[in-house]
Amino acid sequence: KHQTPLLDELEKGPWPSFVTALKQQAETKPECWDLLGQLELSYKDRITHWKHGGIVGVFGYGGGVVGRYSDRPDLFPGVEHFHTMRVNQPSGMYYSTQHLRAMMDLWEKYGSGVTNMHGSTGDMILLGCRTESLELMFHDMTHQLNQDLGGSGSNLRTPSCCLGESRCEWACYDTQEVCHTLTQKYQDELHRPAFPYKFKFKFSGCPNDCVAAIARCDFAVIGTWKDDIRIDQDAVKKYIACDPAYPADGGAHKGRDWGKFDIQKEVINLCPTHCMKMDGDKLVIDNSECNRCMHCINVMPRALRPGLEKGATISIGAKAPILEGAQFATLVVPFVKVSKDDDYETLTEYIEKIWDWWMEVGKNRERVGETMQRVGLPTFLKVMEIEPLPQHVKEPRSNPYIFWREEEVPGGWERDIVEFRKRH
Ligand code: SRM
Ligand code: SF4
Repeated sequence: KHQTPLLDELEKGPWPSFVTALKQQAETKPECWDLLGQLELSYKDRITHWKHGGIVGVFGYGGGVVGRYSDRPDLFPGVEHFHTMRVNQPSGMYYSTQHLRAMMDLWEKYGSGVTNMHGSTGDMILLGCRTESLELMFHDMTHQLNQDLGGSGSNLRTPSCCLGESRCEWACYDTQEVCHTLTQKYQDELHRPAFPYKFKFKFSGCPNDCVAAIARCDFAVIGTWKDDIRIDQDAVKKYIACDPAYPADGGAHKGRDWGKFDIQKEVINLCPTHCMKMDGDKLVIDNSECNRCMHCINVMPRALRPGLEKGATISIGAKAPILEGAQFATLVVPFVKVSKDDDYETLTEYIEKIWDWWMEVGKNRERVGETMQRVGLPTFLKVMEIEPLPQHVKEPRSNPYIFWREEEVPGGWERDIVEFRKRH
């Protein structure tokens, strides 16, 4: 046991405390005392006592384990090695309790028993394993539980998805199926680091983007639709009449006082493209202006639904702040069909085109979004063999920057914009 007066302060608040949890765990896993002792020393010294780096892993894999060694093993022998194992979560993170128990039994046997469920890429994070136990844990979890390691280092990171069609009516494609299929397909890229830096996929079933793909991954596949939002006008009337069976927001915000539901205030005025209005008691949407923000659908889920021609948008290059600063993904492909029938070839063609190019021109530790930024969007679009589109323009309604010659425009300067909209 170590004296931990600074950490003990963290047990005093009204919230569950990781310090209390680690003390409990230390009853059966004494290395947790050394974990607490080392953290206490770090608080005192105001510097981490984990050594930087240290490559460690399992045979045949170049990722999935993050090396952690104490720089004071003399004081804290229990955390001399304290490696992290990243365990690839099943798509949508569904487990049976039996499976979870079996995983935890293995982790108690070979590791510290400490977990982080789930890590923000989505893996099950197992914290605290000695080097000599890594191979044993890996063997048992793969052979007995059919569970693999995820990614770390300059490879494809563990792909993640929202629970999609398994529970959510908004899903425009089967996120779990895509995530699972591509995880299997790209085993080599996942386990053997060959890229300039990390590369992440995330799959969201609709523009609500519950896995925050747009902000957190290099290749974001976000469900969308091409045709019109489906409207049930009777249901619209019931929302307006505040029928208790039709709670705004789908009742998601229980206890929120909506007062009298005001469709003008809560929905129409908040539409970012101003494409909705009431025509008498009918809700009318100019779908050619809709940018699929999902707000109206989220607020009136029984009246509005995504259209029927469903697929996904591909946006590329989001990342956190290291090197060139944090950035959102850039929309590159406005609409693709996502279909198991062609083995998701529409997606994999784009993915492999990016990898081939990025492995050639990307600098060491340069995320693909930074490579795109360095070469510029026009060059990147050429690499992807994609024609520039209005959707590539940041503010196409107020600041278009693609200039076309008259002969490149169907119908020349005489074309009728209304006709154009009808056709598209
Ligand atoms: Fe991360 C580096 C932990 C998700 C952006 N991240 C690290 C290192 C390796 C830094 C280090 O050596 O201490 C951490 C390893 C800790 C360890 O001992 O295991 C680390 N990152 C984590 C985890 C464990 C935090 C968590 O508790 O959830 C997450 C992985 C869990 C999992 O596999 O499920 C984790 N990291 C993320 C995410 C979120 C995501 O994937 O959705 C991001 C932002 C998205 C992105 O990729 O940009 C993220 N981690 C980074 C960065 C900045 C990369 C950049 O290009 O800006 C670094 C720094 C680096 O790579 O050098 C980094
Ligand atoms: Fe449902 Fe869309 Fe969220 Fe996926 S991203 S869970 S489809 S709301």
